[in-house]
Amino acid sequence: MNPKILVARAVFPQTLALLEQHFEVTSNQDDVLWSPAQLTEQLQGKQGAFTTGSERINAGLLADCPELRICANMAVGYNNFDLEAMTAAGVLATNTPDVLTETTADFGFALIMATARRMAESERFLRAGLWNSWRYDMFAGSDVHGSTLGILGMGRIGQAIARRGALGFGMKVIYHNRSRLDAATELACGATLVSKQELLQQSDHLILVLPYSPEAHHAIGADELAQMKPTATLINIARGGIVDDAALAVALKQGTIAAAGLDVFEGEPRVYPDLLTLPNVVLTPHIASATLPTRLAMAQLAADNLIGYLVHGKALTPLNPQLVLA
Ligand code: 8YV
Repeated sequence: MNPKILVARAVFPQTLALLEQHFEVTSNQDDVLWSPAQLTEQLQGKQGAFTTGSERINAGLLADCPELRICANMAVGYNNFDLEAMTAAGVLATNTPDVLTETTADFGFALIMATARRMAESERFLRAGLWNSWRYDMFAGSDVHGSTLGILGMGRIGQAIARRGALGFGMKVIYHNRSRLDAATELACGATLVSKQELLQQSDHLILVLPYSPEAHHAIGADELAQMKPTATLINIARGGIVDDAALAVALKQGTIAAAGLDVFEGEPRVYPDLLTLPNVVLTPHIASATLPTRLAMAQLAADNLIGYLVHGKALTPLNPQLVLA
C-alpha cells in the first residue's frame, strides 16, 4: 500500500498529480485555513505532510501524530517548524532552497526601487485624479544607482541582491552577517563586511534578508531605526517579527527614516494598522517568491522531497539530515 500524505494547502494540479502517482493523498484544494487542532486531525494516519509557512509543526502536534515521518515545506524559510522537536520525534524536515533565490532577489530589488522612487504613493495620487500639472519636486525620491546598499543577512538571497546592486546599479554594497563570506564570494558580490552599527549608519537602502530566529526578533526596532539616515529606506523581505512594526510606523511618521518597503509583517496576514495609513511605505502581501515558474519549482522540490524520502529513503534538501544518517 502506498504511504499516506496530507497536502495542507492548495497546490498546482500537476504537483498533486505527481504526488498521487506515489501516495494516497488527502489534499486541501479548497485552501481552507485549518486551526492547529484541525491540522492535527487531518494528519492522523499520515506519514508525510506537504506544508507551507502557514502550518506550525511543533512538539504538541508531533505528539499527536505518531505516524508522521516527514514534513516538506514549500518555502526556504522554516520558522514554522520546531526543528528540535521534529528531530526529537524522528520527523524529517525539508525546505526549498536555491529554486527561489533569483526570483526573490528580483523582488527585493523591485521593492527597493518602488520605495526609493515612491512608485506606490505616486500611483495612488494619479489614480485619485490628483495629477493636474508637473512640479519640480513632485514625488522626488532618492537615487538607487551609486548609493550605498546595506544587506542584513548574507545567505544565497542576500548575495543575489548584492550582485544586482554592485553590478547593475553601481552601488557600494556593505553587509552584516553572523559569519564573513569567503574572499572569492565577497569579490563576486562586490560586498564588504561591516558591523551592524556601521550598516545602520551608512546604508542609503537597507534590506533585510536574514532568517527569523528568536535572536533575530525585533533586530530592527526603535534604537536601530534611530541610527539610520533620515533619507534612508528600509526593505523587509525576510520575515515578520524581524522588524518591530509599531516602532517602524513611528519612525516613518516622525521622519526618522524616509520610507519603507515591506513584504512581510508581524502576525501577517494582519498588518499593523498605522502602516496602512502612512504614505511613505510600500506594502505587498508576502509575494517575493511569487512567479509561476518559481512557485512551480518550489512545489516540485517539496514533492520530490516527499517522494525521495518516503519512497526511496533519501530527501533532496533535508534540514535535519542527522535523522537520515543515524
Ligand atoms: C513562501 C517564503 O511563499 O520561501 C519562503 O521562505 O517566505 C515564501 O517564498 C512562503 O513562505 C509560503 O510557504
